Amino acid sequence: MESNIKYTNEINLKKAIIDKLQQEYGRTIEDASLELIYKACALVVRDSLLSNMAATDKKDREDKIKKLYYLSMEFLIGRSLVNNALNLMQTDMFRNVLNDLGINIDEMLKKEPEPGLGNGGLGRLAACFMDSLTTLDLPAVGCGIRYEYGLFKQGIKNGMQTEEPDFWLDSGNIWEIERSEEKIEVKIGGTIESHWEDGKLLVKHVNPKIISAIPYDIPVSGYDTNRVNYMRLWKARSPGVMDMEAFNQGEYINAIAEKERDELISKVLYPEDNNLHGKLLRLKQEYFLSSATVQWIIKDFKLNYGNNLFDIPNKVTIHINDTHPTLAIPELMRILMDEEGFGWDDAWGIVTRTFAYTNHTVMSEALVKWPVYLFQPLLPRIFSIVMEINQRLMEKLNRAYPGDRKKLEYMAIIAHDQINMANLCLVTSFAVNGVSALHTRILVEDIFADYARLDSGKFHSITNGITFRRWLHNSNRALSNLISSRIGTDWLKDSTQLSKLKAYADDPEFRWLFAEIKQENKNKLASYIKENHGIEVDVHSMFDVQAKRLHEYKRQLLNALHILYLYNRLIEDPNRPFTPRTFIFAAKAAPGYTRAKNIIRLINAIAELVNKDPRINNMIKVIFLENYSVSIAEMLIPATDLSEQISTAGKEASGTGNMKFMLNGALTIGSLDGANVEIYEQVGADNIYIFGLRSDEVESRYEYNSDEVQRIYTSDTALHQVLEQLISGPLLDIVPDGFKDIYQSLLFGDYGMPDPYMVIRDFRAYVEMQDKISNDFKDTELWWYKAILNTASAGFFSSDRTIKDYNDKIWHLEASKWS
Ligand code: 26Q
Repeated sequence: MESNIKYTNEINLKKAIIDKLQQEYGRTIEDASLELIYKACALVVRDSLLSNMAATDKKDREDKIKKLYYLSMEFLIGRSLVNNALNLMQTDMFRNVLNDLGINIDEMLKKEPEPGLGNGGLGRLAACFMDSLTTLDLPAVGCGIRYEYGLFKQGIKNGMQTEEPDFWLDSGNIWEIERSEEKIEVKIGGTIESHWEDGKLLVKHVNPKIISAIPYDIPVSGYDTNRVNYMRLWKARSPGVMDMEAFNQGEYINAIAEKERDELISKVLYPEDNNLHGKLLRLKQEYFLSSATVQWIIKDFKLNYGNNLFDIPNKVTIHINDTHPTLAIPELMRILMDEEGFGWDDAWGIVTRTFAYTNHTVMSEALVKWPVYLFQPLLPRIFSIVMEINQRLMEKLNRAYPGDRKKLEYMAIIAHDQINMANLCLVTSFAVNGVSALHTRILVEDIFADYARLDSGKFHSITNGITFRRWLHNSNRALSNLISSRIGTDWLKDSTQLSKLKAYADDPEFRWLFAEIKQENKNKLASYIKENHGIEVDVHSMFDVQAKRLHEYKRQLLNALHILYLYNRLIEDPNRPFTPRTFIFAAKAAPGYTRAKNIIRLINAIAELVNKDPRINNMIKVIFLENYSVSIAEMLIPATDLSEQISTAGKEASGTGNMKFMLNGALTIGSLDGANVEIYEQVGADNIYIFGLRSDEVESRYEYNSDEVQRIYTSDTALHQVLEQLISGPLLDIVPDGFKDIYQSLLFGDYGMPDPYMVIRDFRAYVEMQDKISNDFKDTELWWYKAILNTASAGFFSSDRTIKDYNDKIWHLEASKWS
């Protein structure tokens, strides 16, 4: 089959855009606003996407090959126009045409609303995976929720974070296709009634509340392929006010209010990552996604592959992105037993060969457990299935570890009236994986060790990756072009080719060009900072960037304390040689995470202190960029000299920002944590700055206790000074109450364990490494040599490689495209 729309030349494309403007919006190009021009361009691109999508779907149905369903509560996709235009047209045709029409492309592109349907790493990973799956011609659907409000918009007022709702759908979403005719009914609440008939337990769900799930499909294009996969995002709609009895009692208003409450399910993304317990609405969201998706999968299976449901594991893999969509597992049990008439053992046989699970965190507060008192009334049938799974598990474990109560409780799915979602995944998935080598080791040797001993074969390590199309080719086109001018364009599809660039690290001309591009990117960022924050930065200073969610374990605090330390040194001795630095932070804190918000306040207070002090003579500038998002990352990362990846060792499962910075030629200062370990292995010890405790040392706390904290605090006078400045001195002119909470946590801890994230412990090592970096930055030839080696060594971190790993180890999908 041929795609019916192809823009083979610029004249064609230009005409298509002009026609769209007239036919859809009744405007000529001269009279159209940038927003309309954006919409017309997007519609033109959409036309060819959709015809490719139809052809892909037809081909997949005919071929009856295996399909992946990637279930995720988050897809942090960012803007789509540039990405889709690139994928469909290959060349810069799109840019040329718009230039020709006299359109300010960068301004026009900003008119695209940005879907912020994720918190951070986990959601962005899902988006990179969709890009790579499609580029590799693998049949896959990303299933999620169509939140009306994405992650909140962050502002900074008086140095403090403010939150505003992000109503991103305000002016419509060109990329989505509503398919109301394919709606699914999700049932919650009610009671269950069961009786035995012919040796089978028949279960009836009585008086459930019905919520419709309406699918919205968003096409996903790939690089250099005609395949178009899609994401299916569900919206909750109450089927209508149907409770006539309530009506008769004059409960009209309440009935409408209840309808509104049901539709809340797809209203808003929860802004907590790595922590949140016992929120009923979140549980409803998780079941809503799981139930709608699995019901649809079964329907679609019957349509395409026939009625033999025993064949499901051969044709379908359902991947669970962290435990959030775990309820898909008991939901499939429910459908097979209650709706399709399977007995337990047959249903179990199918289910346990269908699901795979990725863990993204070892933080205990993020391992979600649901209290039975919330769970059971909301999902009575699902609860009874989970009980049964647990019962059978406990019988088995009791035989294996008789009397070992502690172990049995730890491994149980239900214990202490809580449902442990991770254990449910471990028991029922045929594959489990961590997201970096170190993280997987910690899972297998520590937090999931008991399960790993039972069945080590199902544990895999699959290191995360990022799509080079978005994170280099589209966001740093100048660098992409420079690379292609030397090694060709194959690296865009075969990331291992990037290593050919290593040879150019020795080439002075290449180094010069590489440095020029970085400078240009820094200039652009500096203009953005000037325009949006009114601060002038030295474009020749080192741009030292930490951009990621705000979390104590990520240790933005360590970075902040280092700035204070440098400030003190400069005040003491203004004539001492100093490498000028611009410290840039970008980070959202969960709205309920007080300490994280205090850290933002501290960073802004330090910025105010340092930026305005004439004695510092512009040697240091501190910038807190508001509202970190995919589009800010796309501008910030290409402009970075030094990437801060300084989490407490053992806590960051992988990190993916670290890879984006490396790819764009930044050097890393990092702890041996998550994927930093593998970055270190790829780039070599000379080209990365590693400091601090290793994860095994953190784990054993390395004789680290209150006495040791006190010893460091008293013996390291510079650190002592910095710590005291949290509660006295010039910062209190800015924030009169100071930062007692932070001070307290560092020196005394929250539960008697001081310095829980080893900020004090690692401070000296960090400062010394930073000094070395300041020195190295002055040797520009050497710096650019190292920077080039970072880009050249990043090939391993392509999400194409990650997806190939998943496919080889877990999914076993066949590549297929339609022409
Ligand atoms: C859980 C329950 C209730 C509400 C929210 C949540 C929730 C939401 C988001 C829990 C966790 C998250 C997000 C976690 C996350 O982003 N983890 C990151 O995943 C990346 C991709 O694997 C890793 O690179 C990061 O190391 C990891 O922190």
